[in-house]
Amino acid sequence: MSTVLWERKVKGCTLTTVQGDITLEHIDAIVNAANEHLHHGGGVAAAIVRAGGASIQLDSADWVAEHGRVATGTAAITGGGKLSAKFVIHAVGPVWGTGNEVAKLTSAITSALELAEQHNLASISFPAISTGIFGFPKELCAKTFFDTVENWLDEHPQRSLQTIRFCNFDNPTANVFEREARRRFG
Ligand code: AR6
Repeated sequence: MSTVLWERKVKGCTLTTVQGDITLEHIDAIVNAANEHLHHGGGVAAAIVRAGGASIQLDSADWVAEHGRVATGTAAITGGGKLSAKFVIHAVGPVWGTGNEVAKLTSAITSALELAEQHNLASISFPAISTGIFGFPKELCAKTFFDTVENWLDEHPQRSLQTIRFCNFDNPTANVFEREARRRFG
């Protein structure tokens, strides 16, 4: 069960904040909050592999074997295994305390949006990258997400993406995204 907390069309794209399990999203791609090695050991990453099956971890290992690690601030794409989502986009956010965290998170979000666009996807769902095990403050994360998405929409008036969702399992995180969305867009 997921609950829509807020929804609005912004710059021609439907933005939605959701409380729910991202692995259950009916969407073209979900974003994973990954590490550089795509070792999906904890947090939302482990939940995605549990729900989507071992092929997601195997595809991830193949990706790293072929291309090397996924640098912080970039993203990689694999299939969605048994998930309803066709793809998983593995975005690597910063560990809080390593410096330039906002720039690194901005870059990770932008990389995920670009990969979705390259695959001609219409919809994508993001968790609050870096706000769990990586320790990024939730309010600053929500602000960075909406800043980045607004700028990206401005820069891409012609685009395949029609829907961008912000889906978080825990109420505190989902509520922070809802509050930030209402503050900006009403
Ligand atoms: N659906 C939606 N949101 C979720 C779910 C879920 N099923 N599970 C967790 N969240 P985290 P990070 C939210 O720790 O901080 C892993 O080990 C959660 O409440 O998953 O970027 C990776 O392999 C939190 O707000 O990601 C990396 O090593 C948000 O997702 C490392 O953790 C992100 O929390 C990445 O850490």
